[in-house]
Amino acid sequence: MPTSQKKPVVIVTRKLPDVVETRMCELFDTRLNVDDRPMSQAQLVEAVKTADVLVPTVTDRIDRAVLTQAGPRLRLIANFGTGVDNVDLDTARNRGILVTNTPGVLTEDTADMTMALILAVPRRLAEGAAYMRNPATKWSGWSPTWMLGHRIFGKRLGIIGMGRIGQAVARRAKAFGLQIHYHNRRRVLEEVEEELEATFWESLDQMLTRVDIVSINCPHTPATYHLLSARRLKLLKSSAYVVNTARGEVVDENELARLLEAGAIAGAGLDVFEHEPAVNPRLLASDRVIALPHMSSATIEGRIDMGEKVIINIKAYCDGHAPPDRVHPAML
Ligand code: 8YV
Repeated sequence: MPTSQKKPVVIVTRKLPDVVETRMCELFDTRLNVDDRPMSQAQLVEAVKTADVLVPTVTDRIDRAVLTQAGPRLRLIANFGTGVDNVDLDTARNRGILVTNTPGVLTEDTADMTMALILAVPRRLAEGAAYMRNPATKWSGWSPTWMLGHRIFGKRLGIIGMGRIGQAVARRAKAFGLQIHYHNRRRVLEEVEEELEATFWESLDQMLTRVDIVSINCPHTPATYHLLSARRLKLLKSSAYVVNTARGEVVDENELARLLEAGAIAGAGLDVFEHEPAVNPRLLASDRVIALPHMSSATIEGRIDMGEKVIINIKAYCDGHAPPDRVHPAML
């Protein structure tokens, strides 16, 4: 790896796109992880002892135990990702370590995948595709009563978390003829509500009883942990679908699996899971579930944009400026 005495030591925990890594090596004394093997907690401790800047991802748990062992040089955690629930923000702040993230650049990609799941689950897209691929099943031709799903047009979508991604999902969903409902800590601007013809529900419970599809688009924070609790999941209509491209921890996954098995919820499109990379086998066993491996933001363009944001945050900080994407615990 290229090294220089004067440049800040930047430790990157996972393999990033080549173009991002190359630029980082030009600008900083960068330690890459070209093998892309996730670091153990002991390796993360080693990293925070030596780095000026750590660049972790969602797979790295930068918790209190790691941060309390950080060396005096560690001043910035430039997270490669928008969600920062992998970092203990309070401990970082108490130790004077700044945390930045990569907001905005993965909004459209994540909203695309959310919309894809909203379409795919009620229309049984994965089942149809798996049937055609399976050498054991020979398609005998069209039938009027086979592979019937449910219509998307005219249904009600309830979005939990109407930030950037929630609004981008709403725009797409409106174009598909869905009626937009949302629950958010704050009501969005009147212009936005008008554009989306969106109905605000202060009460999440009230919204859940009325919608046909729920899309989770809020961050995972202590306040949103199991926001879709066992009690709330039971409020959904038995014909309702749940789509989650945010964080698994927002949903009581066990109860979701139980309700799907019982036919008390019609289906789920899940890109994220409560205990990643472990996935509840009951969810994987269900025909009513489309499970994806946390890939909503997985476009090469998105990853390069995320890398550029990380670089700008590090460079700004090292040049003595406030990094543009600082995360304050109060923002969440
Ligand atoms: C990223 C994500 O791929 O940015 C986020 O919050 O959930 C993902 O889409 C991941 O976090 C990278 O660290």
